[in-house]
Amino acid sequence: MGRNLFDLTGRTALVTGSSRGLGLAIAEGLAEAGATVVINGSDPVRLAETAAGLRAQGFTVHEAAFDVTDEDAVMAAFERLDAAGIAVDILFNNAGIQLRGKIVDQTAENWRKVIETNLTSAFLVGREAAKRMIARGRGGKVVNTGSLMSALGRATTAPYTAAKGGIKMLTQAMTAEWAEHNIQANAIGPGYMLTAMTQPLADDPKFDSWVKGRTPSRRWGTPDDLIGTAVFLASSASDYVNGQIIYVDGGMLAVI
Ligand code: GCO
Repeated sequence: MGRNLFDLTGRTALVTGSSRGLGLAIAEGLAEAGATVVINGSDPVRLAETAAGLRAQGFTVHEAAFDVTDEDAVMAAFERLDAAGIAVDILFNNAGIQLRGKIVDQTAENWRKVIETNLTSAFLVGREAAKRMIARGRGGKVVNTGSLMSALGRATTAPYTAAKGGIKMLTQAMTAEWAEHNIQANAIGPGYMLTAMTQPLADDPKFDSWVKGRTPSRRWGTPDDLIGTAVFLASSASDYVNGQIIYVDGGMLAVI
């Protein structure tokens, strides 16, 4: 039988921020491709409910409830995974929040919360995962969730835009140091996807109409639209792809 470059059987994937939304869709897609998934969120109750739903589909799931912005919590979580014999081969740094508001009205607290959740977490979790991947000598995959805002700015999204721009460049910095260890670091840039984060935008008829007009596909994306790209970047099919951001945006960034 021919090779299946997209088969993730025997690999373990940690997806941060995966109790719902894009992260859950990614975790489900990786599990469908054969991976054991470690799901993460800050709320252990919600995480357990999500895990039960995935297990009901026959997937192998571990729960790792920890705050991705807290260095001690991240390090303790990886020590727990080590103790349980769970080796993370694939890391999706997906955790993210959005706090909209004009720069002149933004608080320093909101700025820090967004930067820490959307960008610093990728450094903290990526560092712990890569230490172990390098030590094991089996290579690995790191995929960071970027955004249209890794390339363009939109009024009222400055902290998010700064963080997602940082994600693009952190991905390239990871490549500079980790590619020689056969760790491929890349990013996915979702367009306007219908999730809890964007629902308030979709509920605004003017914004909804703008997204559909500005997007060549003439529709909002869905979390499931990310799965193919996620499996590609998690699999052997992307072993020579490094430092790239793949926009899954219905063509929005390709046109004016
Ligand atoms: C916004 C949205 C966007 C989307 C997405 C686009 O306020 O414009 O929150 O930032 O969430 O990131 O890629």
